[in-house]
Amino acid sequence: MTVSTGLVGLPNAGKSTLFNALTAAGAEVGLYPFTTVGRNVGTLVVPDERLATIAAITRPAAVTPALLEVVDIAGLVRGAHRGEGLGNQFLGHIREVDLILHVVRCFASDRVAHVYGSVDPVRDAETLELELALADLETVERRLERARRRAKAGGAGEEAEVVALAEMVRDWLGSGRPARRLPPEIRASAAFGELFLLTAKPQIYVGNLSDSEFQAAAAGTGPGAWLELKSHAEAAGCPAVPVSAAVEADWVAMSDDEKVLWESELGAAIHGGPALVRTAYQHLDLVTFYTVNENEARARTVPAGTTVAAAAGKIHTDMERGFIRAEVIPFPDLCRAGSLVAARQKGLIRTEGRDYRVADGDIIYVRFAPPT
Ligand SMILES: Nc1nc2c(ncn2[C@@H]2O[C@H](COP(=O)(O)OP(=O)(O)OP(=O)(O)O)[C@@H](O)[C@H]2O)c(=O)[nH]1
Ligand SMILES: [Mg+2]
Repeated sequence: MTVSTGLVGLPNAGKSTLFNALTAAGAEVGLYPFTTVGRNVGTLVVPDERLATIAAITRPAAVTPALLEVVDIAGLVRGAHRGEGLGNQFLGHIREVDLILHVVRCFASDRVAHVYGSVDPVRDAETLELELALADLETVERRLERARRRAKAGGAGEEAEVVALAEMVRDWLGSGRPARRLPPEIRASAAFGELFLLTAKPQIYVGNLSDSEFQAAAAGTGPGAWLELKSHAEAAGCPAVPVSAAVEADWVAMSDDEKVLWESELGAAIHGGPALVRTAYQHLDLVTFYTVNENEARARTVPAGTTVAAAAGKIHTDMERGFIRAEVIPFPDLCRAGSLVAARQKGLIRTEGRDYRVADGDIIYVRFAPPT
């Protein structure tokens, strides 16, 4: 399963700089707003220390990490929902992602223009949120009109329900609240899902800070602009993660020796990328499990609560259909045993049936009968 995340924000927030650092995809970065006109799609290798340890223990021929898709979307400005700036075609790009990474500029720079003339993260965040909410309102109004027309034409029952739901959602959005804060029973309904609302998507705020400000933010001591963004995020019920796109870019350009030197100088908070990925996994309630054989050790991502049979089905449909049992060992147990053979001898490998729910860090071997 590949999860898709979208970098969304005002022009010159640093989206493409961050995208390049996270994915090494080489998108164009510019001093002026609207450098990105379409979108850039890349993949990020999910940092995973457990996978490295598993590979060291089991020595497979290849090691395959989990991947996260990252989409770098053109900057939005006031009026985007009406087609201002680069227009609302880009709203469509946001619609396709599983998670919005809302990049907000916190860094000051005389060199880099700001579309509204000054650095003000909360104003910028609210500007973008308003555009997404207005785009959603239009979507809901259109759906409402269609439902009413159909109801009049005799479609009765079902359409009346859609009308009631759409009116409720319209009033909710109209009062300035994003759709993601609607009660869970509304968000779970099929009619709501079919609206594909932008403000219903999970969101993480990504504050883009200068190098020194990032260090302060990671230590929890400031700067003011970041702390304001953080409170804004808290009030919105979304996590906020500090990064410095410039530092991320430096980090990927470094040799391994330079990285080691940096790590010894700066300690844990060297750069924000790994924490951003961790937060994305937590916020989307994803777990990572591992499959290991002599050819490959591989990290795989599934939503928390996925059964082992369904997880096996994502590896290969035959594995779900012909599922017999799964052999499972949690990561810490493998580390303690030192090898799979020792783990088996010590009875640390459990046998689980198809309804077992995969836990984060499980190493799983699926026994299945290929269909004849
Ligand atoms: N000082 C500093 N400059 C940055 C940082 N991040 C990005 N920039 C600069 O800001 C400018 C805009 O960065 P981009 O990454 O192109 O911004 P964007 O959000 O993709 O902009 P659009 O594509 O126009 O929407 C570039 O000149 C970057 O070098 C940062 O953390 N610190
Ligand atoms: Mg860009």
